[in-house]
Amino acid sequence: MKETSAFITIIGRPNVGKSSLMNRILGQKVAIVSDKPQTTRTKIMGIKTEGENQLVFIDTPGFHRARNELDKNMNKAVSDGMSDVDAAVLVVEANPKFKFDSDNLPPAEVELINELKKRKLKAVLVINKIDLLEKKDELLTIITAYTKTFEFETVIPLSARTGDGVEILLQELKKFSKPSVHYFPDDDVTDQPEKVMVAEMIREKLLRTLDKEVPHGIAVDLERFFERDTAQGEPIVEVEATIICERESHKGIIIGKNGSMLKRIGTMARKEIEQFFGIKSTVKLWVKVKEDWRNRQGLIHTFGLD
Ligand SMILES: Nc1nc2c(ncn2[C@@H]2O[C@H](COP(=O)(O)OP(=O)(O)OP(=O)(O)O)[C@@H](O)[C@H]2O)c(=O)[nH]1
Ligand SMILES: [Mg+2]
Repeated sequence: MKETSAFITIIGRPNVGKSSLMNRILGQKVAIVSDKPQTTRTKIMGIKTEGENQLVFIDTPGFHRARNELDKNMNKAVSDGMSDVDAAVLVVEANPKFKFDSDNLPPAEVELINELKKRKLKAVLVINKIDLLEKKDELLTIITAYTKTFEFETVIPLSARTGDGVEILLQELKKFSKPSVHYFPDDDVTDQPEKVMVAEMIREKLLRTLDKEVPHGIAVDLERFFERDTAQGEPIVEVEATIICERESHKGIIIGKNGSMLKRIGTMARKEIEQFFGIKSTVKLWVKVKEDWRNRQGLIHTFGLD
């Protein structure tokens, strides 16, 4: 048998479950997930190799109206993610609170659909979070609203949370494969360096713990990340990171009373890092204010977000 592969981009509004879906497909956590919109900030590759077939997924930031330079970079990552791929997966959510109507789809989705048309890109519509639907006949309304606006190759209702329907999606996506060498080693699951994954694990804990506008203005700058042996000869991974925020008041919130919040975040991050590397870890965190960093390309670049 000959090797086959396909590049598939995952696009959609913020918070619809794109990263959850990619993680579920890969069977492991590669992209961080939170209930806050704009969790993903850059393109993240996820690689799934099964026998002769390799699917390369590109998880993208949620497409949204840009309010600052970082947002513009994030939206650019979405359009970059739509270049040179074999197909797109447009993820939407079966939110029971929405009234689905083809004349009234969220503007970001309309824009993405227009982009698919412009690029003549084949696309699959994924209706995620079907576990939230009480009446399954609501699905029909949702499907009609979207299929009126674009000729999707297929429509797959699924739940990234429960895994329901994900295998059906995978079988559909394999159909986009063409004879080609594998672009990545067969046992790779992502293109992200470990250092980036560790910084992202810390950011995820911040997103999950903090509220309101604080999490959006955060970046994590990993300053030290190395493995060493303790005096007892045990391997340990040491992590030191600076949490960047936009205001003095945010800094206070992140640190918390007597440092309690920072401690909690550090502990949560340490547990995940230990699980990921399978060895003990220490995590030291500092907090620094960089006013308006999301409008400063130099800083955006420093934090690896361009
Ligand atoms: N009920 C339910 N919740 C889900 C499902 N999939 C994802 N979620 C939740 O939806 C929220 C957003 O998930 P993400 O995977 O971070 O969404 P995203 O589209 O990658 O978001 P951005 O990176 O911000 O664009 C999280 O709280 C997930 O746990 C699902 O199938 N069912
Ligand atoms: Mg995401």
